[in-house]
Amino acid sequence: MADDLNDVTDDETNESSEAQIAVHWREENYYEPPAALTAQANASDPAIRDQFTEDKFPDCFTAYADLLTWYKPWDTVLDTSTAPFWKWFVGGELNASYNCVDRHIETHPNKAALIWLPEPESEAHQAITYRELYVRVNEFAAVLKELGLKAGDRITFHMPMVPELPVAMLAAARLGVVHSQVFAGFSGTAAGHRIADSGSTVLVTMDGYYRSGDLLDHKVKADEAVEAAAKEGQHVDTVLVFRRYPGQYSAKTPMVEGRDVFVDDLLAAHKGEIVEPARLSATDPLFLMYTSGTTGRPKGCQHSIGGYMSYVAGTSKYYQDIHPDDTYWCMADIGWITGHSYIVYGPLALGTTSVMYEGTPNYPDAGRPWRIAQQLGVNIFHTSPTAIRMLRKVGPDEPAKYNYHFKTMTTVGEPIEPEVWRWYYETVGKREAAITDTWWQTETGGFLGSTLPGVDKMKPGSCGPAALGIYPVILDEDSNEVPKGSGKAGNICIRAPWPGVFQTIWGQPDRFVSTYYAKYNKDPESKDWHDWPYFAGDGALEAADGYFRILGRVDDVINVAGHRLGTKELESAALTVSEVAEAAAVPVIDDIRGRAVEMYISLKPGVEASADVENKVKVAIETDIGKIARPKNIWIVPDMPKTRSGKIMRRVIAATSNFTDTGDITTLANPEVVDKIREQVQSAKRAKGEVPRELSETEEHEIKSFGQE
Ligand code: 6R9
Repeated sequence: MADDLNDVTDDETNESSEAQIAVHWREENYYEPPAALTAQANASDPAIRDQFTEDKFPDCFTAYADLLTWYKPWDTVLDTSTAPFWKWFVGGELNASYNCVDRHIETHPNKAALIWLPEPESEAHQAITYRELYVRVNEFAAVLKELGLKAGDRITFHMPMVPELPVAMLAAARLGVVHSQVFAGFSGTAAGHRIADSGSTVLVTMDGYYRSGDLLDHKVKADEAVEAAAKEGQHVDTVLVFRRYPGQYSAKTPMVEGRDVFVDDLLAAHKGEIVEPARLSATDPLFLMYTSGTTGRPKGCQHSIGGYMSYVAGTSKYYQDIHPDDTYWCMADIGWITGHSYIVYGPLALGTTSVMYEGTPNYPDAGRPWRIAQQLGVNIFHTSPTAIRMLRKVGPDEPAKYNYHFKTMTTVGEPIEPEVWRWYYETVGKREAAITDTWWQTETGGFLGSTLPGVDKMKPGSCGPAALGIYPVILDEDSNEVPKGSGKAGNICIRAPWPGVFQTIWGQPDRFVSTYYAKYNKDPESKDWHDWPYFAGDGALEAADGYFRILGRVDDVINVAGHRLGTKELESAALTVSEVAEAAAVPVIDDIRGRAVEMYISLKPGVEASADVENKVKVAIETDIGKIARPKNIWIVPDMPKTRSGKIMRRVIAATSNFTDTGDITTLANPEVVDKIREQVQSAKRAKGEVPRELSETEEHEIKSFGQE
C-alpha cells in the first residue's frame, strides 16, 4: 500500500492547503467504546486482564495456543535455557496451513476465506471458499514439492496483492518451507539481496498487477533480483511466474528458458493433488520478514510456527474482535508484517473472511475503500495513519456517501495525530466504531500496546495500555525506570517474552542479541527472563493512566508511510553514483506520509552540482530500494557537518530540513558549514513553498534525537 501512496501523493505533498495537524500534542480526552460493540465483543469484561497478570506468566498464553489445533500438545510453555532465544510451546507439534485451512473445511467449507478485489472496478471480485483455498494450497504445495523443496528450505516471494500470495504462503507452510515475502513495491535488487541473505533457490513472482490504473510489468524485477542475488553468490534455479490472467502473459520481459516457468502450466499436472501437512515442531521457523536496521544488511526476522501462530490468533480474537461471521478487511500489504499477521495467519486461523485489495486506496477515486466496505459488508477495517491522512486529504466527505457500518477500526505503523484520529472516528467510523491503535513491530509478530476495543476507553494519539500478557517498562539511558505519569519519555522495553516475539535474525544471532537485548542486560549468562528486557528501539512515555504514547524510533530509521527504511541502506544506494562522495539520509515531517526522506550529498572533487547527478541519485535509490524511498528532495551541499571523528551529524541535517533548532554544534569539526547548508536548503524550500507548519512536541523530539547514537 505504501508505495502507492508514495505514487499518488507525490504531487500533493507540496501543497500547503491541508489543515494543520496537531500542533501541540497535549493530553487528549477519552472516548468510550461503543456499547453495541461491547455487547458482542470477544473481550467485554475488564476482568480478562486478571487472566494475564504477571503471576500467571507464562501459562496465561496457553489460552492463545488453545485456539489452534495441535498434533501433539507442548511439554513446556516457555523454555528460557538458551536466553534470549526464547522457545515457546516446546515439544508441541502443529502445522500453520492445517490451522488456517484444513480444519475449517470440516466446519464451514463453503464460507469465503478470502475475498479478492482487483483494482479495475470492471473486474468482478473473487470469493475463495475455504474448500477452494484447500484445493489451491494443496496443488501449489505439490508444485513446490516437485521442485524438491522440503522443511527448513527457504523460498522467496516477490508478489503483489493477489490471492496467489496467501495460497503460496500457506503451501510453503504446509511443507515447512520457510517463506520470505518481499514487498512487491521493492525493487528487483532489493529482492535480490533478500534472496541471497535467506539462501533461496526458488523465487515466486507474477507477470504483472494493477497500480493506479496501470498493469505494471513486475516480471522484469525477477530478472534484476536473480542477477543481484548471483552477485552475492546465491544461484536461483527456478522462477515461478503466476499470471495475472492465466494463459495470457501480461509482461513484456521475456521468460528465461530453463529457469522461468508459468505456474498455471505446472498446476495443470497437479490437479486435485493432496499434500499432507507436515507435522512440525512449534519452535520450527514459519517465515522470515526482512526489515531495515541501522546497517546496510537487512534483518531477516525469523518467526516460529507455534508461538507466532498462537499470538496472532489470540490477538486477532481479542483486539480485532473477529467473530466467525465478520467480514474483515485489512488494507495493508501482505509484504509487510501487518499483512502476514492480520490478513493471512491471524484471521484465517480464526476461520473468518479476510478481504484483500489489489490496488491503491484512492483508485479511481477516494471513495473506493468505502465503496468496497459497502459492497462486501466489511465490518472490521484496518489501515495505517498514512492511508487515513491521504483519504482525508483527497476525499474528506467520501465516507458519508456510502452505507457501511464498522464495529472496529485499526490503525498501525506510526503514531496517529489526534486531528486525523478524530476524522477517522467521526467521519470514517461514523462515531459507531472503536479505534484500535496498535503499536508493535516486525520483530514482535503481533500487538504490544493497544486498547481492547470493547473494554477500554480510547485516547487519541496513545496506543493504549499494554496488550494482554505484555509487561512494558520505560527505561532511561542509565537503566532507571521512568515512572508513569512523570511526563518524561525514555526507551520502551518489554520485560518478559511473549509467544509472538521473533526467534532470531536469520544468520545473524549476535546481531539479534546486541540489537534487541544487550542494552539492558547485566548478565549475559543469565537464563532468567527477568534479566533480558526486550529493547524495542522506540521512544515512549507512559501517562498516569497507564496508556503509552509512542514517540518514534530512537535509532537512524526513517518511517515512511508506516514502514522503516534504514538510513544506511539509502545512503549506500546514493553512494553507488560515481560522482557522489558522501551521502546522508534524514527524515522530513510530511503531512501525508508521516515522514519523507531527504538526501544530502556532497560530490567528489572536480564534479559540478547538476540536475543530472540529482537524478542519478534518485534513480539509484528507486532501483536499490524502491519507489517508497524516493527522496522528497536531494540537496547537493559543499560539505557535511561532521564530528571530529568524521561522523556525519545527521541530527544537524535533520534540523535543517525541518526548520528546527540545530542544537549544540560546538562539537563539530566544521561548525561553519551548518549556516551555509541552512541558508542553501531553507531558502530553496521557502521558494518551493515547503516551509513546514509548526511541529508538535513529539515531532520535535524525534527530529532532535534523530541520529543521536
Ligand atoms: C507493525 C509495524 C515498527 C515501528 C515501531 C514504531 C512504529 C508501529 C505504531 C508505531 C506509534 C503505532 N509504529 N505502530 N508508532 N503508534 N500504533 O509497523 O511494524 O514496520 O516493523 O514498524 O513502527 O516506531 O517501532 P514495522
